[in-house]
Amino acid sequence: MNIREAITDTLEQCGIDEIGFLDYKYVREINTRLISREGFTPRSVIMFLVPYYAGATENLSVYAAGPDYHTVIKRITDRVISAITECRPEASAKGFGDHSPIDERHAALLAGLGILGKNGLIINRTYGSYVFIGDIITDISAEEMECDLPKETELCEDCGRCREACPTGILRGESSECLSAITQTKGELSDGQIALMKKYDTCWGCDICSAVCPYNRSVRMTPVEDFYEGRISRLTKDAVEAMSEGEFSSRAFAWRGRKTVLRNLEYLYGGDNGENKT
Ligand code: B12
Ligand code: SF4
Ligand code: SF4
Repeated sequence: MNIREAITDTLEQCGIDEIGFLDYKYVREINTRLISREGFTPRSVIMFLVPYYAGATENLSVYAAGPDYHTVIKRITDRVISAITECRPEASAKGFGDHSPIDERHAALLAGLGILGKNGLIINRTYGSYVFIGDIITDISAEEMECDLPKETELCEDCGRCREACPTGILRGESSECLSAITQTKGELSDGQIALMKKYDTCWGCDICSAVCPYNRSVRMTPVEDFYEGRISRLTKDAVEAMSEGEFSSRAFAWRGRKTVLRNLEYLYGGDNGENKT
């Protein structure tokens, strides 16, 4: 069976319809160790977008309101790797999403899955920038995979809205800090960092440069069913403390640990549980 068709069919069964096939020689490696430990020579990479549910949230980023996207991407890549192994038992393949050996935005651009926004995000014509990027690296040759030639990078219309709205000024070159990164930083935060989190009422992530982007108006809702389940629009200290280990580890912020999320909630609301803040 044609391997490219088998992979495309499997991804489509998972609700994924933005897919590209690249010769590995074109990607930019950012963490070589992650691929060298797999013990095979990477020759091709399947790039795909995983649109997420972008409904409104209160004090956490929309991408983190649903189930952990790392788990969703793993479920998808596991299915695709099974399909690859069925067609090519001798092939090796490894799936990634976020914690990847490659610069995923760069590879998604080369695969033609979107345009590059001035906010640094990949913007897809159908789903906007509310997409995660997943990748499966294989040792199947680019010829056998029928890889596409890398696409020219297209840039957004540069309306300037994200630059204007960015709370830290990183998009205006006035700061080196992103609010999303501040919420993930371990240890004690500075008064300035805490003030920003309070002003924008966020205990995890930042959606401001996505929310103001005109390409994110009237985007298609995600076809990936997992993202409609178990959504949380507001985090409180009580709710986070009450989560079982299993519940906590099924969240996008779990990798950073409960302590950091609780610290952020303490910074935001002090002794108050934060239930009544709007
Ligand atoms: C570290 C990291 C962060 C850091 C730093 C982000 C940053 N701006 O680099 C922090 C914690 C701040 C962060 C925040 C967010 N992140 Co993040 N992050 C990553 C991670 C793990 C690595 C990024 C990295 O270091 N790349 C390598 C460096 C060297 O690349 P770079 O030069 O910065 O990247 C640029 C080049 O590739 C350039 N480029 C490529 N080709 C070309 C061609 C031309 C002509 C030009 C001009 C540029 C260009 O475009 C990129 C963007 O500027 C990636 C996953 C991955 N493995 O790629 C996710 C990733 C980028 N993050 C993602 C997301 C969703 C977010 C948030 C929206 C989450 C949130 N709501 O809080 C924010 C958005 C912040 C923002 N505006 O960028 C998604 C982006 C999906 C998308 N649609 O683009 C990724 C791809 C994860 C995933 N698998 O889905 N993130
Ligand atoms: S808000 Fe405007 S400048 Fe920023 S990414 Fe969107 S289109 Fe580009
Ligand atoms: S995520 Fe927030 S702080 Fe980071 S670049 Fe976008 S608007 Fe600025």
